[in-house]
Amino acid sequence: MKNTALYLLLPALLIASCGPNAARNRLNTASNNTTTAQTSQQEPAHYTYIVRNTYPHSVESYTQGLQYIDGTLWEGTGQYGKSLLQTIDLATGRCDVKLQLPATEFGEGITVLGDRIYQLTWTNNVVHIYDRHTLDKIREYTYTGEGWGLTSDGTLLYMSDGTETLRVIDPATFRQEKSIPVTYEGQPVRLLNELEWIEGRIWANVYTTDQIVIINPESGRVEGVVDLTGLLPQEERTPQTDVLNGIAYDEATGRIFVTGKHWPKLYEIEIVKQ
Ligand SMILES: [Ca+2]
Repeated sequence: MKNTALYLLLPALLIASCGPNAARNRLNTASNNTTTAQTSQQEPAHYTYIVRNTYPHSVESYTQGLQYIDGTLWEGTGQYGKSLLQTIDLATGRCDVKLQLPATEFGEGITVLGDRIYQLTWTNNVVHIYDRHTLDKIREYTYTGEGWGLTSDGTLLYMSDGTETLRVIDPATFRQEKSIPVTYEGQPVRLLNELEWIEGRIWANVYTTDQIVIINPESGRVEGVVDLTGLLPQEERTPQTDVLNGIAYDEATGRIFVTGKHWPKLYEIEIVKQ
């Protein structure tokens, strides 16, 4: 449903850099002399994954936002007439729908911060803010451009909009405080999608790929790339199955959850450096 003009740029960039030969070459180079080793430390790390747990996920959910906080897994979904804010029972995958957006709106990223829940919309230029406990609508703000992903470091909001630039947002006013241009080895990384703040870094799904980039929020530099190719097995896929999207972090236990749009499974993963 999103524009397709730029889709192929990043996959090509990352795939070209992610192959085992590329990784091996960097490792060899790094061990050969000090100067190169210092340079290599600034190159992105590459990760594969181990599945720690597998949970059911509703194939009805076009996942746009995912967050685990205080023992509750929240999900925001998209598509016109089907855009929801809901909680998910991890064990059963059962969804408890809390709110539905108007049929004219396409839901996008969500984040829970303090007593508030924020829910972006794709091209409606509006963010909805709800009371976390009563789910009453507190207010809304408008913004320019598209809304894609949303996360928080506990103080500020970080928003993606489909470009290579993340917006840093004041949660009280939804005013943009600054922007973070995101680069992978100096090249812009476009189509940043669902976001998650994990231990001082921003993890971002890259739309249409099986890759998550780990971004330094100060520099915008991609410090790591997690390749989740093969996470959802072929036999679990149907014509309805859509892209990897959705990262949630359980700060209390360090668990990392990922899923995708219309995926039947949600995974707890551990990343492994290649
Ligand atoms: Ca998230």
